Amino acid sequence: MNLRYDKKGVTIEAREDFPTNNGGLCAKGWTSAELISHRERLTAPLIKNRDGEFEEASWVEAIKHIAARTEALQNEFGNDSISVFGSGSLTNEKAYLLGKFARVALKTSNIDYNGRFCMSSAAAAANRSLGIDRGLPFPVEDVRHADTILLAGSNPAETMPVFMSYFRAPLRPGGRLIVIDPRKTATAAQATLHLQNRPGTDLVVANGILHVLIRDHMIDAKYIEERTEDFEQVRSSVSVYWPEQVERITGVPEPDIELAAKMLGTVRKPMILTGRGIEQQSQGVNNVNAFINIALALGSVGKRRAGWGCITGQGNGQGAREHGLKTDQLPGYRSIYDPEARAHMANIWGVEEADIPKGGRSAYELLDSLGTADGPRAMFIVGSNVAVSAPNALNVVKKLKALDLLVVSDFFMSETAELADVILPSAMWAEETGTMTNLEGRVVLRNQGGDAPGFAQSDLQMICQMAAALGYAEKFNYSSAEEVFDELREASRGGKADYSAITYERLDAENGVFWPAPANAPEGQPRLFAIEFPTPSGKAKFFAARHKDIAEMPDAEYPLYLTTGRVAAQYQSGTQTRRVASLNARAALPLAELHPTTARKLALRDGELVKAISRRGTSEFHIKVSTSARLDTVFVPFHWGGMQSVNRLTNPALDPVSRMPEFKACAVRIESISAPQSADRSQRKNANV
Ligand SMILES: Nc1nc2c(c(=O)[nH]1)N[C@H]1C(S)=C(S)[C@@H](COP(=O)(O)OP(=O)(O)OC[C@H]3O[C@@H](n4cnc5c(=O)[nH]c(N)nc54)[C@H](O)[C@@H]3O)O[C@H]1N2
Ligand SMILES: Nc1nc2c(c(=O)[nH]1)N[C@H]1C(S)=C(S)[C@@H](COP(=O)(O)OP(=O)(O)OC[C@H]3O[C@@H](n4cnc5c(=O)[nH]c(N)nc54)[C@H](O)[C@@H]3O)O[C@H]1N2
Ligand SMILES: [Mo]
Repeated sequence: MNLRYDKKGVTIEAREDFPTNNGGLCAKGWTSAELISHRERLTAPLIKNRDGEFEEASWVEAIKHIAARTEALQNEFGNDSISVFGSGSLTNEKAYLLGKFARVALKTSNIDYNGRFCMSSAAAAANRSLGIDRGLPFPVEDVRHADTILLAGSNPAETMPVFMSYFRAPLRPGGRLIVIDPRKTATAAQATLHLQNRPGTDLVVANGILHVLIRDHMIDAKYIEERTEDFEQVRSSVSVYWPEQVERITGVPEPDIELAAKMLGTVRKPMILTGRGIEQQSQGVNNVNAFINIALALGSVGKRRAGWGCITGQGNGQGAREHGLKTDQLPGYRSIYDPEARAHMANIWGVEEADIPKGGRSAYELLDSLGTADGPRAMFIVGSNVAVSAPNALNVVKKLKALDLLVVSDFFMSETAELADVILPSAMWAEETGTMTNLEGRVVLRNQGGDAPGFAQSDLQMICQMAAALGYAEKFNYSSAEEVFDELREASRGGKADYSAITYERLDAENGVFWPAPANAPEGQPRLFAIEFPTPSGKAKFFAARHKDIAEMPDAEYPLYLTTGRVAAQYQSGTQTRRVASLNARAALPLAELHPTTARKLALRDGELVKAISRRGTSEFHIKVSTSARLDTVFVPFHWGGMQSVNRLTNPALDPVSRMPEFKACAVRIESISAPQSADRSQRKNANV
């Protein structure tokens, strides 16, 4: 898109020649320009005084204040006492520089980011099975040509409406769209087949489908033999997932499992796409691997217009997870434990290899440790509103309050910024230059359109000023985002996510460039895996896993499943979209979706205000009675704070591999606010609805 600045403000103009979206944007995109000139933009640094009130300060004062407190804490408690929390909203340049700031200027191992809450399960599954983590290993355009698409745990009709237009092919005669979702979402409503499973049973659905594919000889034996490893373990582990058994555990009718297998197994170009629904679970990595197993067994991975992909979340969800915001990662998608990678980065950064910290805590574990005996005493948050978006949010808020120093960079006053000791006002996307890597692995350049209001400035400048105040001016000396990018290119050279042949000049001229783009193959790779997989053996690996219940199953006291997610008109923790009138008009409050039968049993009416209670907290929502819900499941979107925050309820049980929290399933009960006792009793009686 292009931006036009005039007296009336900023207007967005679509660029129909851009290949990924052909000029299409969702409602949030079209209205995003309103936020640039919004009167609530933060325009000066704010320091909290003794009375708990924010007072405006100059950048020099704010940075001096932060540096003095940081150094005092480092001296008393060591380098790991300072922590950093980054974001998939940040450009590649900012993500890279924030990672460098943590490792070089703060020398802390305690850095992680909100991508841990987003795509970490898909990333881990792809890495261990396919040897690389690029959300879609093919261009979006391929989706248009697939014969059957299986969408597991994703609702693009609300979360990526532009992407929806790529599903036209499966919706035409002969094409098929299968959706696995406990809710009959706007996406499921358009599907050829909707598998409305019990939350947390996706691995069973996947293993059931693979069971039928193997039983009916619909797999590609030659491909399995030539291009994969460990199929035998999977064959034996899925043998017990016969369709009747799958129906019993998941609630998906046996014939539908058979039908799904047939729709995938009898076409030339089957495609499987996964989203947060199956990934944000304590078995999220195994879930994703179970779906990759199907794609491999079908011989589809690496074939044109087929295969497996994960649908990216945040604007730069892909790029930000490649260049060092993850605690165990160095730029270029390298491991922080790999001696060669450490030596490479020590050379680029001009530091001793031994001085680069090792990995620290994952996002939730980091937040949970703040202010505790061996946890950090200070945190820098750049681009995340964890008070609303982290699981078990009441605990997270308590831990943030226990810090000696909380610094938050944002362009609006978020629920997290309110808890800060110092708030730093950031430029918005239109006010700074930088690159993002989109869902198909295409690196794109966004040029600055206008200037930030007041004293707001880019996080790049903020990071450099902070580093300088801590004594690292010469290592954080850049005159432009492009200079940071050029260092990132060198840092990524030879890594999995190799950007070394990508330049700003090319990005401008070529509509972006797909990574990997190493020096010996500078054109970039739109499609991966055509010949081999970037694993040690060159083959893809099957991963066998058995079903495990979610960490907290409903019981007599908390009889309903709670699942969470998004609505079309709000974005993430809502800091931005709750400030846009036209979006608020569409979704002003979180509505708890409940099936009519369940609502009747609990004596609840449509629109009624209720309390939702889990083992971790209580929130208040209005009921939306809807036949799209399962009888045993309530769905609440997570875009609001305070009593309307569903993350007061969610369970921080973590996946053992990805450390992803179980946002998508925990146990709750619902009480009418007017008559809590009676609702409670009737619900217990109906524990098995
Ligand atoms: N409007 C809007 N669009 C967005 C965002 C936003 O906040 N608002 N955020 C962006 C980001 S960061 C992300 S990560 C993406 C997320 O995009 P999606 O993955 O599409 O979003 P969610 O709504 O979190 O979850 C998808 C679906 O998972 C289902 N689900 C819940 N539990 C289960 C389960 O146990 N199994 C299965 N199979 N499905 C389950 C939910 O009912 C939901 O419909 O959206 C991006 N786009
Ligand atoms: N219950 C439940 N919780 C969830 C999820 C779920 O499905 N269910 N999904 C999870 C997922 S997938 C995600 S991605 C997270 C997202 O949740 P968050 O990490 O909280 O993401 P945002 O709400 O986008 O918060 C970004 C904040 O940073 C600011 N910001 C944006 N860009 C920049 C920038 O460039 N610089 C600075 N300084 N600030 C910036 C915004 O104004 C906003 O206040 O939520 C997770 N939480
Ligand atoms: Mo996300």
